[in-house]
Amino acid sequence: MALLSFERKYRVRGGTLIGGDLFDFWVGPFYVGFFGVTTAIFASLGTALILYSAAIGPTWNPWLISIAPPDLKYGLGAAPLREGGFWQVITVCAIVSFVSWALREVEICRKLGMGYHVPIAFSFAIFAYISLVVIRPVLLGAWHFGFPYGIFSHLDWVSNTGYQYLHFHYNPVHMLAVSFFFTTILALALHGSLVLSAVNPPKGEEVKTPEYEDTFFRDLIGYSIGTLGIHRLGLLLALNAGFWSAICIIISGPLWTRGWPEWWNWWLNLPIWS
Ligand code: 07D
Ligand code: 07D
Ligand code: U10
Repeated sequence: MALLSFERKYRVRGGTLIGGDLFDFWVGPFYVGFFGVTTAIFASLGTALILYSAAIGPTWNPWLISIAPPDLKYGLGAAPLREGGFWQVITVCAIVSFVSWALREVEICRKLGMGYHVPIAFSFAIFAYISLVVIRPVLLGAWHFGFPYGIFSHLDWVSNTGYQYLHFHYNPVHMLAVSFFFTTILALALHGSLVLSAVNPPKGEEVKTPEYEDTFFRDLIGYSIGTLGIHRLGLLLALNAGFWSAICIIISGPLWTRGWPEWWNWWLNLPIWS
């Protein structure tokens, strides 16, 4: 079925979580829904506040614009707008629009009768963001510990926070997250190249069936995970990358305050050495 006639068939009412039929329509290619409206409102408001903060700030250089979280003295309270309050309101707008975006994905899945895999996956990214700007700051007792909203300034934050623990690479959960990121990339490269090698042959040659793909890896490493299995694995790897990233930063401070290299002293202190 061509995409245009498919769209006519599935663009029917129903499946919404909130709002009934009220927002159950499309604008051009975009499904709107209740959560499309909340996304549009909060994303616009957040962007407008970023622009306003930039306007009262010292620079329009896009790399240098930065909206900082409040000073330590404001703890977990509300700060005046120009002293971190904007960062707080922008953070609320960001969280509401990310969560709305995920719920809009849920409504689209329901309309199409599909699984909720995409919104579940996106929720791991949202969790990573919330771990940086809500969970860790709350555990440390001040909004100050969130990262600033700016292109270079957020890199400075990552570097400074890393060196605060002497050598962030020694954080064992950071190791786990990094390894999952690397493995995700390996898996995607293997999958993309394998599929193209089978289904996109030069002109005049036949498209190969999945048996060829299975056989390639059986010949190479003795085992094929299969055409459905590789997608399960890809999702599992990617979600673990995001999940352990969130954990690695949540434990830095709330659970471990010294340099991460020191954490490895448990190894030297094992009774087997004495
Ligand atoms: C390709 C999908 C498209 C998305 C894009 C990002 C904005 C920001 C806003 C000026 C893969 C759109 C960008 C809306 C403009 C203002 C106020 C996704 C794709 C193209 N980072 N980070 C980038 C964000 C954090 C880190 C680039 C966001 C943490 C490092 C872009 C968040 C830490 C490096 C960006 C976030 C961290 C980057 C490219 C939120 C740990 C780089 C992103 C909301 C996770 C790289 C100059 C990309 C770079 C980079 C956006 C959080 C570390 C500006 C929106 C605090 C080390 N980050 N980041 O391709 O070139 O993502 O930086 O959490 O080296 Mg970052
Ligand atoms: C948070 C993004 C969420 C995004 C959302 C959507 C929009 C809309 C609109 C495009 C999590 C936003 C959407 C805005 C855009 C349109 C239209 C993703 C998020 C919800 N590190 N490190 C990580 C590596 C070092 C340090 C994670 C590698 C140094 C700190 C990952 C190296 C020191 C933190 C990682 C390395 C250090 C991290 C990041 C190598 C610095 C974190 C990925 C090779 C001196 C952060 C939760 C991530 C973290 C983090 C990788 C080096 C410090 C595992 C490969 C040694 C302080 N590092 N790192 O989390 O865990 O994505 O964040 O050297 O806070 Mg690290
Ligand atoms: C995959 C796959 C597969 C495919 C695929 C894909 C994964 C099986 C079948 C998909 C992959 C690709 C296409 C590859 C490329 C993708 C990436 C590299 C990922 C990164 C993507 C991007 C960088 C693109 C990002 C683009 C975005 C997010 C679109 C931007 C959209 C908008 C700005 C509109 C958003 C829509 C909303 C909010 C809802 C509807 C709203 C509107 C239409 C706006 C109008 C609003 C209203 C009518 C509501 C009222 C609003 C009000 C009142 C607000 C007003 C408020 C004010 C303050 C003004 O596996 O193989 O192939 O293809």
